[in-house]
Amino acid sequence: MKTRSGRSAAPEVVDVLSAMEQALQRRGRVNVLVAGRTGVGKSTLVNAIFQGDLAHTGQGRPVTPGTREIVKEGVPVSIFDTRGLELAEFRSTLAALEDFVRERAGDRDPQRHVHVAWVCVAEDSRRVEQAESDLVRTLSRYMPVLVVVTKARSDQGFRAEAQRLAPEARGVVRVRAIPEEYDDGHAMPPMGLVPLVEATMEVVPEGQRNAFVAAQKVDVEAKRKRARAVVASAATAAGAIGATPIPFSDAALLVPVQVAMLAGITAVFGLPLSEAFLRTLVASAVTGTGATLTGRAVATGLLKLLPGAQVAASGISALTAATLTSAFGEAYVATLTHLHREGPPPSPEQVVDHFRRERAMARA
Ligand SMILES: Nc1nc2c(ncn2[C@@H]2O[C@H](COP(=O)(O)OP(=O)(O)OP(=O)(O)O)[C@@H](O)[C@H]2O)c(=O)[nH]1
Ligand SMILES: [Mg+2]
Repeated sequence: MKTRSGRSAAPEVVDVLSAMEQALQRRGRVNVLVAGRTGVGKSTLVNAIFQGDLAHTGQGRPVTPGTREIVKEGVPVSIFDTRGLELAEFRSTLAALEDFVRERAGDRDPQRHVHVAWVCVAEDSRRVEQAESDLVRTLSRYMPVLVVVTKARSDQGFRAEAQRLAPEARGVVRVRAIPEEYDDGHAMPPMGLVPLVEATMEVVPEGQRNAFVAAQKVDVEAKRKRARAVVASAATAAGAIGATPIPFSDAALLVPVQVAMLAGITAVFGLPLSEAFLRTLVASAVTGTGATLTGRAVATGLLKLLPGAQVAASGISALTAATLTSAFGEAYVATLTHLHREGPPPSPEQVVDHFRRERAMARA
């Protein structure tokens, strides 16, 4: 049925699957090159920063003689793990690597570019060799480069020295990826992981930032910040719908905005976004009783109980549509933030369960 303006009134269904696909597509992927001598701690660093135990997920696919690509289903990052810097063949390793990143940089699809490089140097080596300086200089022609000082114990001026010897680097970050144990038995906790995420977020292209926050697991605040931006733009879209003078179609138009918002927030947090999860999430938000929805789509009858839809039916203002959408989104962000701060990334079941209880309390 069409209204006078031609806008569709109350479509029967909301397509959860396409909301999810669009959220994943909008999030995209990020490509991170991690280079350094054997044993500096590249794999340990990758596992400390990213979800999914990435560096232990097999050998990866060789892309040049010194570099392999490591990926894992559901984690929107590709790691390019580069070794061979200490070998006699360093020049040819570097040349092959440069050919590879140059070719990627020239790709018309920005998702194929290598978006950032971490060149790792161990702090205890106390040296930045010519090879590493050359590597930083070469890579920085194609992407922002950060020098990562690994296995950090005590700086003693090495950080400044690294920046001096690799002036093209956009920054030098000291990290300790795993606890450092001393002979006398005391241990120093990991450090520098959140600063490395923050420094990386500053230098990667805007189009890759949501993928990067989603893939990493150490900086929950960064996830929360990006997710709140998703809420803000959904609220703006809802406000625009509320501002149009066709009260009856509002409900139908607000529901997809809110479903897209839930999908977008979930994607930015980096939770596995399956259609079943999203559908259960929407249903739990709606009913509070955990009704399961079947089929590819969600009936709007059920979705009438979404906050936006409730007011829409009673005549809605732009402000109300925006405010309610925003409150709903913020509640979901708060749930995810809380669960991520408590421990390892929560399962979809834990998320649905927690969100359902919170919503029930809010209604009571
Ligand atoms: N104490 C301490 N040890 C670390 C740290 N990071 C890595 N290591 C140790 O250093 C060793 C080498 O680490 P890897 O992560 O395998 O090094 P890699 O750079 O991936 O080495 P290749 O894969 O051979 O190129 C392992 O025994 C790690 O446990 C750290 O921050 N502190
Ligand atoms: Mg390794």
